[in-house]
Order: sequence, then structure tokens, then C-alpha cells
Amino acid sequence: MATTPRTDDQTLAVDISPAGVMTITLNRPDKLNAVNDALSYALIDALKTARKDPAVRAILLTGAGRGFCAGQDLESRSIGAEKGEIPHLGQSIRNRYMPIITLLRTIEKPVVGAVNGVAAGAGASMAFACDVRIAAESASFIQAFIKVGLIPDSGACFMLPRLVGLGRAMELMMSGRKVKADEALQMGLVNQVVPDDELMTTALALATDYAQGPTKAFGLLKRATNRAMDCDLETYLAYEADVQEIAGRTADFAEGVAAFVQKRPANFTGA
Ligand code: T3D
Repeated sequence: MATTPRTDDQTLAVDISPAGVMTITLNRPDKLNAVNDALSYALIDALKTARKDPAVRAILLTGAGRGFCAGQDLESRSIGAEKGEIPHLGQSIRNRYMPIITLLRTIEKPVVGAVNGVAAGAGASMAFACDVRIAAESASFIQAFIKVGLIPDSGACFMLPRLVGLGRAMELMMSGRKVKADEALQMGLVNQVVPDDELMTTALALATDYAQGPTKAFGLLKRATNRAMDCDLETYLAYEADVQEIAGRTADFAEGVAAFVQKRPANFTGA
């Protein structure tokens, strides 16, 4: 049975479908879902629930209204500056963005990003940390950090070059220019672009497909891919053998093989 994450405000909406898709909707539409403290902690809470609840077998991350997420809430930073407070951005990142990005990248379940509008700053980073991105035609990506005198954070310097190559990533990060959905598709930043009114049905259908798949294998392939990003081939191949050993002991592997031999669709349970 699915558990509902503890969210004590309205900055996040969470729904778990019967198929096991947890849809997390960033919910500050008037501010393009800019990340304030409440939203960040609610998101961490929801992702931790998604990680531990076996009834959740895939995650869908999207935004309410016309934005996906405009990154850090700059109004809260401006209030601090007016009071003469020294900003401790390292602490802010360690406490809020590090857990969010780490959870998105390491939850051993598929994470689909449904990018419904502008994704700027740390909002773009959250989209990059999803496993797969489906973008609405009106979506866009902005490495907004440089415009406010910051370095790309929340994993952008790590993920963006891996997604689009170093040269393109540097240009995007140094210019802070807007990348529209069609260009994002062309450079491999998103997997698919769909008309705005088809975004959620398309993304939910994909997440539902994943939720009905061999959940442990999805998790293990995320583990293996994360490892592959920072080691040499020899190390990776040894790691891969260990991970495949685990996959080979799952009920879903036995079911997959049985279904193949019996020429029928597999009924994966995530076990
Ligand atoms: O601080 C730390 O912890 C360190 C971490 C930093 C991570 C970061 O993310 S730094 C980068 C922060 N984000 C940005 O710099 C983006 C700022 N926003 C924009 O540049 C623009 O809003 C957009 C290009 C994203 C969209 O432009 P547009 O014209 O479509 O919309 P808009 O009119 O600018 O915004 C609509 C409303 O959302 C508006 O509020 P209002 O005036 O109607 O009450 C605007 O102020 C608000 N909004 C948009 N982004 C933010 C925001 N409010 C607070 N913080 C925002 N980031």
C-alpha cells in the first residue's frame, strides 16, 4: 500500500497512481515554481518517500502552471541582502539542493521529468537530474546562474556536459541564453517534445510503462550508469558483473525468462 509523504504546505502536490507512479508537482505557479525553503524540504520528503515505498515504482516530476521551475527563489535572497545578511549559499546547497539532486540520481526507480515550461537555474538542474525528459513545445531551459553572478549549481556542471557535450554545455552556461524545446531536442537535452496539451498524458504513459517494468533492474541500471560515469572500463566491468549478479537473483529476471520461453508478455512485479 502506498504511503503519502509528509508535506505540511501547498508548495508541492503529490499523487500516487494505482500503477505505482508518484507524480510530484512543484506548486508555486505564480513564481514559476521558484524553490523556497518550504518547497525544497517538501520535495526532499516526497523523494525519500518515493525511495522507500515499494508501492512507488516510478516517479514523474513536473510543475504547475506555465513554468517547470525558475530555480532558487531570489526574493528570499533579496530580503536577506536588504538586511545586510551574509548569504551562505554553500550551506543552502548542502542542505537543500544536494539532497534533491542526489535523490533524483540515486533513487533506484525510473524518474521522468515532464518539463511543462521554463526550467531555469536549479530548476533546469532538477530536469537534468531526471532519467528521461519529455518537454512541452513551450518548454525552455536557461542556465540563469551566470546572470546573477553564480556558477551553475545543483549538479549542472556535472550533468550538462554529460548530456550535450562539453563545448555546448560551456556555451549554454556562459551565455545564460534560453534554449527552446526544439533546440533542446536537437542537442539531446530532452528525449521528446510534444504539444503542450499532450505533455502529461505522454509523460504519465511513459512513467506507467516503467512502473510496470522490472523495477529492481531499473534501479540497478541507474546504479551501474552512475558508476560508469566516473571510472575506467576495467573497474566498471568488474562492477557491472557484481550488479548483474544481483539482477540475476530477482523474481523479475525469472519471470522475464519464463515469459520469453512461453512466448507471452512478462508480468513484472518489481520483486
Ligand atoms: O541561493 C542559493 O541557495 C543558491 C542556489 C542557486 C540556484 C539558482 O537557481 S540561481 C538562479 C535563480 N533563478 C533565476 O535567476 C531565474 C530568475 N527568473 C527569470 O529569469 C525569469 O523569471 C524567467 C526567464 C525564468 C521567466 O521569465 P518570464 O518573463 O516568463 O516570467 P517573469 O515575469 O520573470 O516571472 C513570473 C513571476 O515569477 C514573477 O513574479 P511577479 O512579478 O509576477 O510577482 C517573477 O518575479 C517570479 N519569479 C521568476 N523566477 C523567480 C521568481 N521569483 C523568485 N525567484 C525566482 N527565481
